Amino acid sequence: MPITPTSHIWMNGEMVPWEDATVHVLTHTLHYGTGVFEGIRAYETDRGAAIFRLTEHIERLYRSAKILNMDMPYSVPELVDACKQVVADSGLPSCYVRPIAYYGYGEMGLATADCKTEVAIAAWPWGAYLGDDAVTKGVRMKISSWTRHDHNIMPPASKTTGNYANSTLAKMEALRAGYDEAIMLNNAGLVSECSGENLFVGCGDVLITPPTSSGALPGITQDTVISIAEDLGYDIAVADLARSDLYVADEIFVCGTAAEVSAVNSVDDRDIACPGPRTAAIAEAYADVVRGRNEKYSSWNEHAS
Ligand code: PPE
Repeated sequence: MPITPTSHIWMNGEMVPWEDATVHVLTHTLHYGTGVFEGIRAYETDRGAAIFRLTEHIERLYRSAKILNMDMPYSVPELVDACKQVVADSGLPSCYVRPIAYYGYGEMGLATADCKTEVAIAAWPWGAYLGDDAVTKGVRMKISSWTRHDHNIMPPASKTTGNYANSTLAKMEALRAGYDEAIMLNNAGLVSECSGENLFVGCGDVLITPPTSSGALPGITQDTVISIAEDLGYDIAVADLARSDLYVADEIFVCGTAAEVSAVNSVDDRDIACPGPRTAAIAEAYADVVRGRNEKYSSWNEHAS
């Protein structure tokens, strides 16, 4: 998806003009995938732009860095403030926010002990990640031939830049085969997540989502959906799913910051009822929560100014 530039990018404590926010070709992370990043959305609310669960996203960035043994040169409140500054500076009522921590120019080789961590934060407008019809018409899913990272290969709980080569393989395979998105199984053959979203299966009054131990990212949208779904009276099970559970599900949806709540209309060409009633109710409730229209969750709307 093309990027529409905004005016500045926060780089190591400075607001740098968009076109000057560049790195050297010998940047360590460019060679070895040794960065960690976040994807966050700011939404238009009655009180101006609010960044959804910003502090929790930045806290996850720190957990991702800890898994990589990466020292962070700023505190959580400093990066929270920096994200707010970037969103306010963009002048956009709603946007996508991308903080990234990476090893810059100066060291080469796999040992990172002497590498300095650099941090950048950009914001730009980003539309519907899985297409404008994702909520109503749903997306066509394919089980990937690519396996999700194993915990002892690339820890999937860390949003490490290098992990996303695995997601890109799966996504491109699905797109080239005429599908919209890939579902990834783990080494045990159980459902993990999608190339860029977590997954929920609706079965009777129960909604089932695979646990972090399946190789799924601990999703902030997944956590939001669990709270909303409980409010709507659904039972939640965080549990393993087999591939065949997907084929016979009453309904399926995927969720993530970028994808929000998107319905699934088929898996490997087996039709799934779409949009199912649970998906429609949860997507509507999610749209309200992120836009500050649900008092119960107003602390999740972190205002940019
Ligand atoms: N799993 C993966 C692999 C993943 O990348 C995401 C976010 C999620 C689950 C959902 O996590 P959360 O956003 O906390 O609910 N994927 C990001 C898009 C990746 C991309 O750059 O493309 C996102 O949604 O921002």
